[in-house]
Amino acid sequence: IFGGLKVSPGAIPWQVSLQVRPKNTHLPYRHVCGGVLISSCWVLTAGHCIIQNKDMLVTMGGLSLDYEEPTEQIHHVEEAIVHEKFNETALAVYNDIALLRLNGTDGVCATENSSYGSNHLLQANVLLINQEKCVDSTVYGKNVDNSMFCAGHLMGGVDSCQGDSGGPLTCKTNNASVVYGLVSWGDKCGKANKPGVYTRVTHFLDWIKSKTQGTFL
Ligand code: 4AZ
Repeated sequence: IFGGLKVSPGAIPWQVSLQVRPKNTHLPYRHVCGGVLISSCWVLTAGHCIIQNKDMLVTMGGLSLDYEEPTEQIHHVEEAIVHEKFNETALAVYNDIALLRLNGTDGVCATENSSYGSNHLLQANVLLINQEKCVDSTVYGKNVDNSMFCAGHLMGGVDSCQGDSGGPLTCKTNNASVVYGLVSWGDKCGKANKPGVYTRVTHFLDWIKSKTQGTFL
């Protein structure tokens, strides 16, 4: 996060850290991406966060990557489903979405918890940017399509950044936070006229429903 603020304990319990290590090693897991818990056993993240042939786990309920907190939950990933049309080019990332199915029994994986302590997890307030502005040649031009949207501040200074990929952009509606975007890509971080580009989650609702049907409690 560029120009953000520390998250208060328990304020964003759906935030996950996606962590990987080389397969069948005892090397430590390291954070590669964010993600968002959308039901007990399903996490939504960016497609480019899925690295093949790595052991993968998700942690949630903590605020720091430096130490394990008592409120933290760690879950193994049973399956990673990357969008069939995921495509990363030098200029943009298309269909940048993936679902992680957590390990559990009878549809119970992650359980609600509240976090305490303090540290490190950051949040930033960003503004949705008009799609016409986002596709303007002074911003991202044709590299942005309607499965993406821009958010941030055109003046620069407040933005998502590397390590945030796959994490949620939420909008508050009647006190509920609704996942609207997943951190996907951008031209560096916090630059004027280069806002963050987010996967437009509403564009993928049918895909999410088709992949999670019957198991989305
Ligand atoms: C990245 O490298 C990245 N400012 C993520 C988000 C943004 C830029 C880069 C958006 O993962």
